[in-house]
Amino acid sequence: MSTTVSRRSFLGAALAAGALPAGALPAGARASAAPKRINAATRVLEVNGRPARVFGLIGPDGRSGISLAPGERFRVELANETGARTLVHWHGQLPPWMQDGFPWPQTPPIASGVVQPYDYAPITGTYWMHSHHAMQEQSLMAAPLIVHDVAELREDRQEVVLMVEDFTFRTPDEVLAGLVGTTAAAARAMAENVEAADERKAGDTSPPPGAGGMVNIAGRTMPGMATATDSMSKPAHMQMDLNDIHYDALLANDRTFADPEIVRVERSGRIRLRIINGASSSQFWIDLGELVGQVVATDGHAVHPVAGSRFPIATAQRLDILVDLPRAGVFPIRARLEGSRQQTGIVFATAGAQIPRIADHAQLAPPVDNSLEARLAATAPLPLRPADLVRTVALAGAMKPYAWSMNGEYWPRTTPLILGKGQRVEIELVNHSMMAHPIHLHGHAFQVVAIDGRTIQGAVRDTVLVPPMMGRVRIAFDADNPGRWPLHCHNLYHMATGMMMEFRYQGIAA
Ligand SMILES: [Cu+2]
Repeated sequence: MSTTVSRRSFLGAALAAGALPAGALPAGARASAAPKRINAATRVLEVNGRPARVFGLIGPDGRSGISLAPGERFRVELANETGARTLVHWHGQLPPWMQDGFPWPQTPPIASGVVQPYDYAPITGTYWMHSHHAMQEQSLMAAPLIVHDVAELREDRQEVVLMVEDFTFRTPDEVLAGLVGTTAAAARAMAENVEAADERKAGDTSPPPGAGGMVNIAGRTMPGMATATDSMSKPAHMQMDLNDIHYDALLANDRTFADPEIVRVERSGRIRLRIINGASSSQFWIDLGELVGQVVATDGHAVHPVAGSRFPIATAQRLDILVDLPRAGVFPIRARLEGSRQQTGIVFATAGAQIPRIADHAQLAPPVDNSLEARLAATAPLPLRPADLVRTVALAGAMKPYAWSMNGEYWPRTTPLILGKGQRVEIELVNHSMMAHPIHLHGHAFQVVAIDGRTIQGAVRDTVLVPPMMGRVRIAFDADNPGRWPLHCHNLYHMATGMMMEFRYQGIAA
């Protein structure tokens, strides 16, 4: 692997910021600190012995992304050195909407060569950043965004960040074109159509241009695909659809098991593993092997610990897992693609341990599900109160034609849901399709309050999996961040073909 930025410096084994002094400066004292620079740039990454031109988001110190000290503001200058337009979203953070990095008409993508400043109070935990312009996320424009808090630093644990991504040598335009059954140029226009948010005509339920009328995707087999109506009855022969796209590789901190990152750990070491599913359309089982971990945070928000060795992680979600090593040795941390034998990961190794070769294929992994979600409980749940606004959002779509919708509408021709500041909002997400959808709301942390009609006091998070075939998840949040906010599927190809809508506050102009 030869990168323009050295591999070792790019995401390193343990972020140096994990060793920040516990007596970090209070917020006020840091207000005048110089902004941190993030360079959005291109780089060459070697995957399976073959070079690929990809993007990167390179922070101070040449590492991917950034990490902030307790109390430090998110004071960042994003320098666009890509040679193209871009816009970066701070996933899961709660900035004012104009700093969220979504391409609204008021906040368009930034031109190449431009430096864009950001300054807001971040929330602590494991977050990430990724391009929200066109299909750049699939070309690896994604990176960790870690915000430390004082209590974590006092834990005295080695911090290890593991970001998993899916990789293809095809361009994202070619991938989308293959799914939709159109040309790469038409697919590119379709992806950029995401930014035509001011052109919507509410109530127009025709599929987006490019998807409409396409019924033939040569060479694809689609087991058990059905219409939303068919899926209601869930006949036994039907199967959910798992992966739209065959990927050439799965990356863990930019590397594969052919040449994995080896994280040096102490014998009986104590580790906080921050896992980020930064894939564009893939979901994984995190497999700790013989280790037992404790999930202590989901999407950056603390939960009561849940012990285990295998945990599902939907696209765009994060898991903080505490691991105490039982002895010296070698401990692979695997991310296994659902419905596949493909896997990637990193390796914990104590000094002097021999690193065995780890295959990039293993036994078939089952579909990810909400088995973990159902066991999670936030340590700081929303205060109990009745909802002021309750809405159902129906998720639908299929492989043929390849188009995905919310409430029967296709972005950007969708009807906004208008929120009033101060409202408690509950959204029932109902999946009429044969594929699971990781649904992400910008600008708010929501609590999972029911799964398939069963009430829980679940996790607080920003992305939740809605399982296929009439899977239902109810989320609740307080409308406390006025602006324009997208709710969308975090499968990049589902979003690009329509699965997105807007939550807009009263008094905010379109
Ligand atoms: Cu989806």
